[in-house]
This record gives sequence, structure tokens and C-alpha cells, in this order.
Amino acid sequence: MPLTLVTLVRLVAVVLLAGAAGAASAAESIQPPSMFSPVSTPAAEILELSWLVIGITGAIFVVVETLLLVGIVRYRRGRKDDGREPAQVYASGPIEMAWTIVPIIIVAVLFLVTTRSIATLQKDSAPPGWLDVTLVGHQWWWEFRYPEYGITTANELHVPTSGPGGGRPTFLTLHSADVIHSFWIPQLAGKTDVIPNRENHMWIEPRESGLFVGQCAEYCGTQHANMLIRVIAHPPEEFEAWVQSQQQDAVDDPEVRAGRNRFLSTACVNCHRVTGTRADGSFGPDLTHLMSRATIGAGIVANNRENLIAWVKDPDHFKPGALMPAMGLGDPEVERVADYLLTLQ
Ligand code: HEC
Ligand SMILES: [Cu+2]
Repeated sequence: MPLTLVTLVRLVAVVLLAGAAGAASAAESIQPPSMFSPVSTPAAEILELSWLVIGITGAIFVVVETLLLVGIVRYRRGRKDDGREPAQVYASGPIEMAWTIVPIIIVAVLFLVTTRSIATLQKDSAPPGWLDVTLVGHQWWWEFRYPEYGITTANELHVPTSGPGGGRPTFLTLHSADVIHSFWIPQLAGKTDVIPNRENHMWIEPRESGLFVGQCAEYCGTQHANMLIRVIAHPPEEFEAWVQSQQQDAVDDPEVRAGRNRFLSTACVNCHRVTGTRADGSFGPDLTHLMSRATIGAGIVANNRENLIAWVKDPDHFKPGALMPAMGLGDPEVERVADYLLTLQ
């Protein structure tokens, strides 16, 4: 009975997923990344479809297992064993009709509802008025570009809230700079793979403001598990304010000139961009507004002086194998560079 097996696997997956969500919520006070509490149309659509499939396959499971148990108990050998085989029934028209037609109906229903969900979820281009964001997956961090506003940020995606009542949903175009990643924020939408030399699309429509977390969902190398995603949904006016602050060039604070000069004269500039300076690399995250991010290293540690110092000294300290090398600066130099980074609001 392949159907019962599929059902069992599904049920176990549901229980495991719920457990994982519970564990995550205990570790941090942010909302657990659970697909069972959607706040965005695509995620809600997927959950609705999942419940329907679980319902149908669950019902099949119950019917089949009940018949099996009844058969085992009622017809087990020994009750009135007269040594003869039970009556053998061949070619029962009604039974064969039933087990052909009922599965066809079930499969047709599943096919139709799935098609409806795919039609809702899949869009090849942004409908007019939507916010366009280009996402690039890198080992092991995320780059987010807003072509409309000319800004680039990393790991923390800021979007406006929206919903059936109005607002701008966000349309994401997904690219990879290296290997296959997968972008998944369970409360906002289903997973979408991020594939080299291919453009994939997805969209989100957070109905509430807040922080929604997720992570890379396709094994992409040693630091795959530390390739976290944070989506911050703002009310529209707050989002506009965020955009305006991101559009400013980096501040040039004379108090941290020493650190700035060190940064600009080190290979940092080949991998990182700070607008308004000669740092124009794109291999690593854009640092122009580094301090507007709550975390560094794709969500793995808080963005503060202590962690910045530890990171610049040796990224492997937090992320063994990270593609940023330890730059071999002495302790006082690292501190000065960190003081400069701290001014990049
Ligand atoms: C060879 C390229 C390269 C060089 C050189 C380099 N970095 Fe990086 N840097 C990266 C990459 C890649 C990441 C992302 C690592 C990750 O999260 O897995 C990163 C991340 C960072 C971050 C965290 C940013 C964030 O938002 O998560 C900071 C801060 C940083 N680098 C500062 C520096 C400084 C300061 C220097 C020079 C002393 C430097 N980097 C030199 C490639 C580089
Ligand atoms: Cu990844």
C-alpha cells in the first residue's frame, strides 16, 4: 500500500517540523520560522494546500488501516479453522469499479487544487507597482539589490508590509554567484532554489510588520547552516525612510580617519564596497551601511564592536571556512578598523 507509506512519512514530517519550530522559538525570542503560522499570501496558500493533502491522505490512511486491522482480527486463522481456504472471489465488477474510480477522483482533486496554487504562486515578472528586489546567493551570505532605488544590502532584507488590502508586495529575482542555494522564509513563502546561470522568481507579501527568519535550504558547502536570512517588514512610510537612509553615501567621520585609511589601504577594498570611497569590491557584503544591520556573518552573531573585532581578526572564529581571509592586522589596527566600521550607519 504505497499510499499509506506516503501518508506516514508526511505525518512524521509534520511532527518533526513542529518540533523543530518549537526548539527554535525557545532559543530566541523571535517568531519561530514555522510554515504553520503564515503571514504572507504565498505561505498561506501553501499551508492551505498542505492541510488539504494531509486531510485526504490522512483519511485514506485511516480507512486502509482500519480495514487491515479488522481483517487481521476478524479473519485470523484458528477461530473456525476447518482446514479449507476461504471463498475466492474473482472479477467483482463493483469492487474493481470502486478502486479504480475513487483513486481517479482523489488524484483529480489533488491535481486541480495543486494547479490552482501553482497559478497563484508562480509569476515570471513583477506586476506593475510591486517592489523589485534582486537576490544573489553567495557562499555563505545573501546579497539584496533594489534596482529601483540603487541600493544594495546583505543578509537582512527590508520590505514594506502589504496584503490583500493594499501596499506593495515584493517580487524577488533569484541568482547565484556560485553554487545552488535555496531561499526559504517559512512564514512568508515556500522555498525557491537559487541556481547558477538561471533566474528564478518568487514573491512575498508580509501582512504584518516584524522580523521573519529563515535560512538557506539547499546544502551549499561547509557554512551552509550559517547562511541565515532575516526579513524585516516595515509599515510603508517606515520602509521609505529606510530606503532614504540607505541611499546616502557612507559618512566620513574625521575621528576615525586612522581606521578608515587602514581599511582603504588594505585588501578589504577589493571585496567590499563603501560608497563614496574607493572601496568598490563586490565579492563580499556591501559595508556602506553596515551598522544598519543587526547581525553580521549572515545572521550568526550580533553586530557590535566586540564581534566586529573578532570577525575582522579572524572570520573563521565564527564561521570556519568563511570566504573572507584573516587579514593579519595587528590588534590595535583591527580595533581602529572596527571603530571606522562602527561609523558606517
Ligand atoms: C577576499 C575577499 C575579502 C576580503 C579581502 C575582506 N573580506 Fe570581509 N567579507 C568577505 C566575505 C565573503 C564576507 C561574507 C562572509 C560570510 O558571511 O560568510 C565578508 C564579511 C565581512 C563583514 C561582515 C559583513 C556582514 O554584513 O555580514 C565585515 C564587517 C567585513 N567582511 C569586513 C572586512 C574588513 C574590515 C576587511 C579588511 C580588513 C575585509 N572584510 C576583507 C570577503 C572579504
Ligand atoms: Cu546556501
